[in-house]
Amino acid sequence: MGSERESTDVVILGAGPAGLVLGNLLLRSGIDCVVLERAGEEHIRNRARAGFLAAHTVRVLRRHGLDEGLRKRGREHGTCEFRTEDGRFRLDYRRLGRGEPHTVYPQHELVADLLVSYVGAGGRIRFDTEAVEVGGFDGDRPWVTTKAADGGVERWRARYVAACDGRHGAGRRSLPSGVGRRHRHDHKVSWLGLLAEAPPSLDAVGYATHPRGFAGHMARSADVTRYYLQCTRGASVDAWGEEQIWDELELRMRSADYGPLRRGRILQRTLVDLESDVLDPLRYGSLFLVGDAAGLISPTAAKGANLAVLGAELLGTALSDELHRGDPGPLARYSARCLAHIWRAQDFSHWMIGLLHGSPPFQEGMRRSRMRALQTSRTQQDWFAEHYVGV
Ligand code: RFL
Repeated sequence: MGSERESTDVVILGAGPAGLVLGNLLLRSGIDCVVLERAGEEHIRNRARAGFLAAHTVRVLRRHGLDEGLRKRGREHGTCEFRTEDGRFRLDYRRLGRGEPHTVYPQHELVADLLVSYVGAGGRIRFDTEAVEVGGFDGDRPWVTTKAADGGVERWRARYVAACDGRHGAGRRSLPSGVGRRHRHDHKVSWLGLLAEAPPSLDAVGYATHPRGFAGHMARSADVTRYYLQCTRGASVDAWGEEQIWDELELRMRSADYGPLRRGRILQRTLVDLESDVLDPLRYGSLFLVGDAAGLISPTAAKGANLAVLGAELLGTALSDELHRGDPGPLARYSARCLAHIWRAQDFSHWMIGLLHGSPPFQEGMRRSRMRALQTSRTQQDWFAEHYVGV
């Protein structure tokens, strides 16, 4: 065993939205913590992923004074446009359901803001430090062993460990077999996720269904747009040239009828298999799982980063109740409360997958029926808006 680190109240694994929101909350309530992150600082500051923040996420960030960048550079967004074989229609979801908009703010900018705020408040973080194993969590002195980029091995001790290190992180990996249940579902759909150096082509989120597959359009900033193209499972990210990608996007988004897309360089390509994966419970003694480590959700309804922030606030508040007020109740309820939100988001995300993809023929019939109900029923539109923006 390598060198022994000083002990702290909470060791947080991972500096994504979950880990950094939690770190900020703990620091603000005077709880000692350290964040251990496998990647380097540059990497996490530039890792482009989500961009649509739910109204609840914005409220959490505001409540804890973590919304400065968001207030300055985030843009409210409240419209989506569906393009189908039957034409196109728009939903002004800001005026439906609970009347709430999304805020468009790239995840890596949020991560950069959270990092500045955490370090500025004296928070400790170690980059290039991979958690290898978590142990002792059935008692009250859990530990984490880490390996640094230079090969150095260390052991960190804490009262609690918060695994915010994603689906393949050390938190999940360290659970003994047979404890907890993993509920997995493969939606059998894959997307090629694209980040284009091009201004948005629509003033709405665009969802297009087409016999060749789904295509999606989501603004990220004035000159960067995310697109998705449904593709075959296992396809190579480099199978298509840039012109071919734009031609395919224009075909599926029916540009001949509704206008061309604003083209630009493709900055990033990612293959995304639409999968769901929920762990139950989310507490194992003094080890807690948060964000993607707790449950992976397909990006169809843009819920992942929002669930990460929600879980981090629930855990941060519960740890504060336990450590400052000696009230173990909220910590005991963390798993059940978090799972209720996760399952609701999974349900809506699953519904959206059915709305946007349709093969074999039975699914195609269901998809069309679902789309028509959304186009014509105000009740359905209110339900959609509430779940689309909510977590
Ligand atoms: P993260 O952001 O993955 O952060 C986990 C961190 O843990 C580190 N790590 C480790 N550190 C130490 N030791 C180890 N052993 C470690 N293993 C991993 C990693 O380097 C990383 O820094 O998880 P977190 O905080 O739970 O946040 C989850 C979100 O990042 C994720 O759910 C979203 O990005 C999902 N998502 C979207 N969510 C939305 O709410 N709205 C969207 O519009 C949206 N679009 C997307 C998305 C995810 C996408 N990908 C990744 C498939 C678009 C895409 C393309």
